[in-house]
Amino acid sequence: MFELSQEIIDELKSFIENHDFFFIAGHKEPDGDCITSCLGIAAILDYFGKPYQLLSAGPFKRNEVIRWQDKFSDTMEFQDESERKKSGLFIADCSEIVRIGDIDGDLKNLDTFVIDHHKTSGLTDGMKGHVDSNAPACAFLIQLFYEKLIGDLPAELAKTLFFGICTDTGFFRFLTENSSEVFAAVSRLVASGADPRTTYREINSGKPYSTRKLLGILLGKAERYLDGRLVVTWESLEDTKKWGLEGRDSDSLYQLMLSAKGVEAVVFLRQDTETTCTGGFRSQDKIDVSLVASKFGGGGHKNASGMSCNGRVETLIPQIVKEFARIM
Ligand SMILES: [Mn+2]
Repeated sequence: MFELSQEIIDELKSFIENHDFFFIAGHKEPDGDCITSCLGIAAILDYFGKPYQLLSAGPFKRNEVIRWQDKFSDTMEFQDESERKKSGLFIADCSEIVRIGDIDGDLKNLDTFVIDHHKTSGLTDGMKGHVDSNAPACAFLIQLFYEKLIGDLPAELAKTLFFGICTDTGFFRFLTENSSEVFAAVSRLVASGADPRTTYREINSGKPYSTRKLLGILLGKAERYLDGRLVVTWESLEDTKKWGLEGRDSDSLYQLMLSAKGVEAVVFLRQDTETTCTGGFRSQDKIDVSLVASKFGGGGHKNASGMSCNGRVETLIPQIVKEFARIM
């Protein structure tokens, strides 16, 4: 199912051979999968003895990626026109140039190779690459490329890509019954030196104490609607000032709420300024929260969406509940 064709392997190989220098970039607000995928491409280029620069618009907000921040820059190395012609751009975990974010320099019009797993309209503007929306992580695709192109992974790279696969799959929780190929690939990573226990600790520890206190406040404020199927909670400006300055652990909040009996969707609203709010929406299988998010100018995926809009939390909550009542 995920088997890479000889054609795409040859295409990647000639892309590497035909350029003297490479830029490697993922999406802005990078996560573990994005960063480790970029590092995986860097390892492939190391093998071929090709120089490169790792780019990221940042910010490195997520706890899980901070350790790698120093390897990335948001400013492209200067090149003149003739050098640019011989340079290639790798894009990982991202299919659109705009999602890369603000990089100081011109990424456009470079010969480009994309490796991604997001749902997309496909590769545009003559971009080369491989996009497989069934792949659970971009790092998984990078592993397959490395193995086909070069062979067994060295221990350090195995650990890195394992980390990426673990973050995007929620430590394998999001994988379904069709995942035997993924587990087979992960087994090879563990054989090469990846350590699940250490990786779990690296991903899930070191969160600021303030995020635990904020979580307590948000759990305390949660209210149930629509016969207990919808849970809404919110963060005020005062909450942010007191406990939210080092960020928040929204993932844990959603996970705790969605694991309660009868709860099918969760809304988390934050009063950003006196007049604006940000909202996050999560659901179990069948509720499509993107429908609600789009009513407030947002969007996203069926089970995970977000929005930013004008308004006060206390007036937005009844409006949001009303929209949920239409679809639940
Ligand atoms: Mn990803």
